[in-house]
Amino acid sequence: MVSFRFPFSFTQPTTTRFPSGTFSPATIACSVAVGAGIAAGITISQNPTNPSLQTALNSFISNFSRSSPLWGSLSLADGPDAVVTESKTGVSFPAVLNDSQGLLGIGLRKKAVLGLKNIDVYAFGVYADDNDIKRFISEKYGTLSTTELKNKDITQDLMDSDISVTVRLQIVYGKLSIRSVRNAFEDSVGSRLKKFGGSDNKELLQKFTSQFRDEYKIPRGSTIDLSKEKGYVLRTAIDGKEIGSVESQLLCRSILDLYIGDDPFDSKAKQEIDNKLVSTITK
Ligand code: DAO
Ligand code: DAO
Repeated sequence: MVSFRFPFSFTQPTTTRFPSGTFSPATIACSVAVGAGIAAGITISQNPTNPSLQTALNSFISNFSRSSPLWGSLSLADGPDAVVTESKTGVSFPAVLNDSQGLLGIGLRKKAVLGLKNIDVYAFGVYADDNDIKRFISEKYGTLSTTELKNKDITQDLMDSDISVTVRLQIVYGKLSIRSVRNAFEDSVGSRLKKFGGSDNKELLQKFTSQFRDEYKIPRGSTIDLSKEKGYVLRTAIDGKEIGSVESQLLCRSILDLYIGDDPFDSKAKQEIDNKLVSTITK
């Protein structure tokens, strides 16, 4: 990985938070790259006259695409322990999950209670394997220019594909009961099952929610992984312990739609994921 150093200092924006002990020169270099990156965008991907500059640029792009300004915070230097922190809640997500799935974006699930205030329920991160994405896109589109690819709805393609995707939820709200999870789920996922499946699909919903036993506890700090695996299997794990799996393309599609569909929980996160997908396949 090429690292960029800048011969000037700057003031750390007060809204950016870093996990303790992660503030390093590499982090600073990365922050500067974010600013430069906005201006440069991902359009600087063609420079046939200078291949080494091309490589450096690509590295540069991939460096800051991981730390886009929409993200709450930057990771520490690249490496297996790199994390990205959601700025409002301070929750951190590993940059890489299960050795191969890269973080595409993070966001926040809020919920209005009694039509009054919004509570932050959980922070989420969406992960997929770069190589899977590249392979799938090249099979589907062959070679397209960056501009052409930008006009495709890659996120939509990802939702429909059989590519493994993991959505990690990290619970922020301290008083979550299994009952309220079930209710919220029936609303959010239920409406998608209806939209994509054309009927209530009560049985499917039931099959999924019956995995949530009343005795489970999901206090603040719990991690829930919703993993779509090959063959449209949706596997659920709480704090790393599997609680069940359901095979259903409709259910997988409906769950992903909450985060990267047309009416997502966090539209900034969805935007970030769209951008990250384009940069993944064009680098
Ligand atoms: O305590 O009445 C309350 C508010 C509960 C809000 C529950 C939102 C649940 C969202 C789903 C969480 C999935 C892990
Ligand atoms: O946020 O509305 C929502 C739905 C999120 C999907 C929740 C899946 C929760 C699985 C938790 C099991 C807890 C026992």
